[in-house]
Amino acid sequence: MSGKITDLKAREILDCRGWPTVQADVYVDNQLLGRADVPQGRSTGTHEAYVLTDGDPNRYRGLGVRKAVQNIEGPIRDVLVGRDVTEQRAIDFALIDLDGTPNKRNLGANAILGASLAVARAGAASAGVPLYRYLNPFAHVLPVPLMNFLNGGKLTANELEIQEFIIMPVGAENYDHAMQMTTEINEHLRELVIARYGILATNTGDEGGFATPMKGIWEPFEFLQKAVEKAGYKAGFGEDVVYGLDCASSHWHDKATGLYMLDGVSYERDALIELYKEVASKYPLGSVEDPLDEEDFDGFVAVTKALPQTQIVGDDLFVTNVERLRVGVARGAANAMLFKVNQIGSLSQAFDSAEYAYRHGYGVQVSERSGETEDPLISDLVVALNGGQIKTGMPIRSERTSKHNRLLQIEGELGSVATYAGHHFRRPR
Ligand code: 2PG
Ligand code: MG
Repeated sequence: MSGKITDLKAREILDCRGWPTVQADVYVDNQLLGRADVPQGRSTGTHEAYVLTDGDPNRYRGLGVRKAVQNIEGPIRDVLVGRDVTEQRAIDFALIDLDGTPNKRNLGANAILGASLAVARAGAASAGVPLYRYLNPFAHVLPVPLMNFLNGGKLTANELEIQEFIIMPVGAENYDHAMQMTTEINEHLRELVIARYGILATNTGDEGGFATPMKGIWEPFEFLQKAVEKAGYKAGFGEDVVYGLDCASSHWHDKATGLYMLDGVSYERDALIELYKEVASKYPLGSVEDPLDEEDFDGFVAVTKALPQTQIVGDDLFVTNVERLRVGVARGAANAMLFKVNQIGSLSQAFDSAEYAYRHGYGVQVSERSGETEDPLISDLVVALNGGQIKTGMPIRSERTSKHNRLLQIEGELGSVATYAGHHFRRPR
């Protein structure tokens, strides 16, 4: 066996919204060894890498990805055939050079990432080890899942501005137990939602949380708290669960006036920070993602100082881009980075951003996109990073359960060396 890449193939497949996305295959010594799907977002950050769509209104209303598929089977294939499949970094940077633009506009981040991820899978297969162990032989940390029980924002059709109301089972014994707690709490929440809003309110958003007619910020927390108590658990730092939010606030921030519109009230930035402080004084708030607009680095500095017990995560702020992270770290904006491989468009660059985050004391939270397939790749990535935290939706529907089920498998494979991040989710390493 030479370990050399002999072919790449790709195709258009569908994500969980029925939108076309890229699937890539890598052949080593004429055998199919690596296959990966590319996830995609809906509530995207302005500075994300470029997703190449066909723009042909006669197919999928312009959202087809045949051009990206052709780029994999054409120019990307030409560069990769003959290379050693384990040269992940050299391969990724060869593709970045081939593209030649800062945001991968020529070949498409979806084309480059598809190839990058499939190469990683093929490398692991050729080494005969699971992907998480191929990427890091010391991988052993199972993450705390950030479960978004109530969904709003761009990922539902309700009036809730805040995108995700989250429970983190930090007090679980292991990942398996974390899943059990999640489902128990969710069944109580379902009953509470039905009692107040009727059965239709248990329809779910893109990531599997209930898309209820709740409003604002307080009511969702009241429901979460009741569900936690009814399930027999306790919320609090050092207890069974803490709470989290993905505010995705760029999407309810008016760029022209600088105001945030939440439940019919407009907030200046400082007033919004006060509101978050009030929430944190009433509920154990473990993590808040994108509390302020994606361009407001100064605001992120202020909110990070204002909520000393809470992890502040930059998603649209950093877009897994080490250049933006550098700016944030220099100023003290946020203290954790959301890790989404398709925001930057190659595995090596995403790992570089995570490395930079760790080196500067920032946490790393691996995340799904709202548009996922059943490919569980991010579960291997979070374990490879010993990252300690993952956001990958409620355990319903296979594009979300595939990730949780993969983590359950990994926990079993690791056996006695598996460590659940638990209360140490911010600094598990
Ligand atoms: C987010 C994500 C995933 P999208 O904002 O964090 O939860 O949504 O993939 O649509 O950007
Ligand atoms: Mg987000």
